[in-house]
Amino acid sequence: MRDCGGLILRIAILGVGSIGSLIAAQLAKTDADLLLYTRGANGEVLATNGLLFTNLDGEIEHFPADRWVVFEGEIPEPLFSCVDVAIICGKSNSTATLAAVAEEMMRPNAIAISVQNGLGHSERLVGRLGRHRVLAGCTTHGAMRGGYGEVTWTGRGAIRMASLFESELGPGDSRVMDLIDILDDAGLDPEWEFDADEMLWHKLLLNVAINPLAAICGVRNGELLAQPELHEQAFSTMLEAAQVASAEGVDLSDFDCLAELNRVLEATAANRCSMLQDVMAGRVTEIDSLCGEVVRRGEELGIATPLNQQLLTLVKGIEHSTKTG
Ligand code: KPL
Repeated sequence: MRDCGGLILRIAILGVGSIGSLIAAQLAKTDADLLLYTRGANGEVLATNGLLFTNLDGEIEHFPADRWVVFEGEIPEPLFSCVDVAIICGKSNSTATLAAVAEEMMRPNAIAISVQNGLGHSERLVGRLGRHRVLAGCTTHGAMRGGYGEVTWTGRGAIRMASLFESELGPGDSRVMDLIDILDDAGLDPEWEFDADEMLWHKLLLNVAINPLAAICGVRNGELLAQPELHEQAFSTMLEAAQVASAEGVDLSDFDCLAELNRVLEATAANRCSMLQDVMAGRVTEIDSLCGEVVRRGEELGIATPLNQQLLTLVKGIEHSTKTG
């Protein structure tokens, strides 16, 4: 690990669902100080029993509750302006709340990164925290929550990050280098990308292909590879969204949609994608910032997106029926 001048990084993980728990577990193996912002019963278990983590070899590791500080709701005063890095892992609909929490907790020169699914999160963070403090990010790691305080790492991916404004926060900045080093030390495979829009669209294309179909059909990711009809549908949805990306000026020439789709489906075959996990738990899904964004941007550009529209409608229908019983 890079020598941060003997200083120990203090990292807040805001939103501790499956990806937040995976990041917390792996960072718990480093010397970082950890703060976890999460709600309800999951938070209570993390604060009392700690976290049970099934690693990629299927071994169960236990991280005791004293490895971190867990909090929710209003930030207690001692935690004001105390963290070096805020990693935003919550669901799309929690970004505004988590940005406000990050603002209170971050030191003046701290940095924040969103690894959430969908488009628009980093811009929201910039609105609250300023251009000099925000990186764009995403992750292709697969993780699945069990009961409260339990998570399984189901597929190795990466944590990708990029500058939104290179002159303000570029790859050479020592804060960025510290973040990359600690994620590397944690075995989370950080990767620096040179174009934030490309990076976020690449991830979005995978998510619109995989998440709604797997959630509607109630299948693990691997089934979208095993069942040719589902695979074809996933790929067509991806290509439709890619047309919108290209019309927005995003260069997809280096992104082989089919190869990437197959690679992620293979790597996360055992995973229930995050949207399926949300549907099963009766939570609001991220469909609005995935297919919803494709449809909205397509409308603005005069591009028809019937596949994404249909998936949006169906997942909304499932959300509604879960709410109304
Ligand atoms: O991002 C994911 C998700 O579940 O949201 C993938 C990569 C599809 C893994 O399941």
